[in-house]
Amino acid sequence: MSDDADLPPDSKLTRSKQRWAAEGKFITGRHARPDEQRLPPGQHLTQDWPVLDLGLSPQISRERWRLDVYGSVVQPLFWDWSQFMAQPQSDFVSDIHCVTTWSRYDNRWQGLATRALLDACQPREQARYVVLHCYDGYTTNLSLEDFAAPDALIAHAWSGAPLEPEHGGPVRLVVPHLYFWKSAKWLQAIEVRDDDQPGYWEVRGYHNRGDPWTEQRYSED
Ligand SMILES: Nc1nc2c(c(=O)[nH]1)N[C@H]1C(S)=C(S)[C@@H](COP(=O)(O)O)O[C@H]1N2
Ligand SMILES: [Mo]
Repeated sequence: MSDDADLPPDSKLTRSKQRWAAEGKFITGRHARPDEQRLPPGQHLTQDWPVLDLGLSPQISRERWRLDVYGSVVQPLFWDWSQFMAQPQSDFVSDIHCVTTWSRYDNRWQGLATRALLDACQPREQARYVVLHCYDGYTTNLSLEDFAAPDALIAHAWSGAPLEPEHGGPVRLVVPHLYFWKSAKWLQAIEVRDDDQPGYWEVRGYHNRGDPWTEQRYSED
């Protein structure tokens, strides 16, 4: 797993990152977990990769694709494909855990680390959440610290090949330490917010956070 390792120390620390570091955030479920504890409770392993979505499967060409980053940020971003691909690239390997109980190990993703995106857009001091907006109308919400997990990225490739349209290509979010409904396919926009705004499944009974290790599948109320 490569991270910001080849950047000079402190060159890209934003105020937000310093604040999160001071608060001891960025702790995900992945670190040094022994093999027999790798599968979260209530999950089973699959070798294949099921497709799950609203069924609309929008066909977005790279020419037409845009990524907008806006809201509570100092520097809004409006990228086309070549601007997005010119950003620093990360290569992360992570496990998928879907709330429908399948898990898939060792997925190799390539793209822009969410931390690098936050370096570029600079969330305002009071920013706490993001809402992901997708080309099929899907939305999902994350706290800024979950979005900024060290192995989270905005991915354009899987297993070394362009991400298939059925799995969210051209570009999807991957947040490995939460259930996979948080990993927005066909990503169109990232809205940074001071307040939380539950997304498509979160207003339909799914848990607001979705931690697989504590089985945050459905909301209590
Ligand atoms: N845009 C969009 N993203 C989405 C969804 C969706 O319906 N639309 N479904 C979510 C759900 S419920 C899951 S489990 C995963 C499935 O991703 P996969 O089809 O690549 O396995 O995508 C998530 N991201
Ligand atoms: Mo899902």
